[in-house]
Amino acid sequence: MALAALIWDVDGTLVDNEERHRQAFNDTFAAHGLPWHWDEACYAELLGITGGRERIALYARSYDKARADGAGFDAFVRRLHVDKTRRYGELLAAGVTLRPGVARLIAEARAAGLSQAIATTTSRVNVERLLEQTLGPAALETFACVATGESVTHKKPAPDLYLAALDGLGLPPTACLAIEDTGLGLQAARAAGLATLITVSRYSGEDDFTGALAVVEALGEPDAPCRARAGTLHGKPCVDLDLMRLWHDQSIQNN
Ligand code: XBP
Repeated sequence: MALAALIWDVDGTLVDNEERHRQAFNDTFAAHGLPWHWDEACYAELLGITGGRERIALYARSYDKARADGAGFDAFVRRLHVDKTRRYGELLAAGVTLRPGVARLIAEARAAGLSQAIATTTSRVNVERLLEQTLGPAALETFACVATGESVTHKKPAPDLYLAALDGLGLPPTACLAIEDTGLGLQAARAAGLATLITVSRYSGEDDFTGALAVVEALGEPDAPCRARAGTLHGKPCVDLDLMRLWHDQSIQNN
């Protein structure tokens, strides 16, 4: 079956933006008078939990048990996360740039008539703001399906988000490729039966990418070649649709 769709992760894949998320979390904690501050090392560890609300709850249960055991804690975490999402939106509005090659590959796929979808743990409003900010007001129309953290019970590394994207596309996993940046995202996509390209991001360099089609440092551009950490670019300077089709065909032959 020919490649018919690309399914994109968002955070770390479309944009390398976990530092914005981390700043939004820390600004929220400070605004609520909480003695919590997530430095880079702490955040790298907390990224082992997908979902901002779950991340806050886990951190509190681990490091501020008295507060976590208090009455109304779950509602408090929900309020914190709503505030964090608002602050994250303000940081996006201040300026955000897609990673190299992302806009080009999205446009190539669209011009070639492929379907595209999104499978992300983050909130829908974050996706809408990000796409509008980077690809323009009509950007959301590029994606036949946008599966977000609110629409599933189990977040990554569970396959739910990718299964929802496949359902929205009306395609089998053998007709699609996923693009991710983390080991947890790779696990989620593979569990849904998807061959997956990894573009490493700021916090995912040490992740386990076993089973990925290839691991590249970025999609790259024709005049800004990318580097493969695993797999082969077949002599190409950057990841383009032809290379995605080649990897897809090889994954079908290998299975
Ligand atoms: C990355 C995540 C998200 C973000 C924070 O999502 O795990 O939780 O870190 O965003 P993905 P929220 O890689 O699947 O795009 O606070 O909205 O969860």
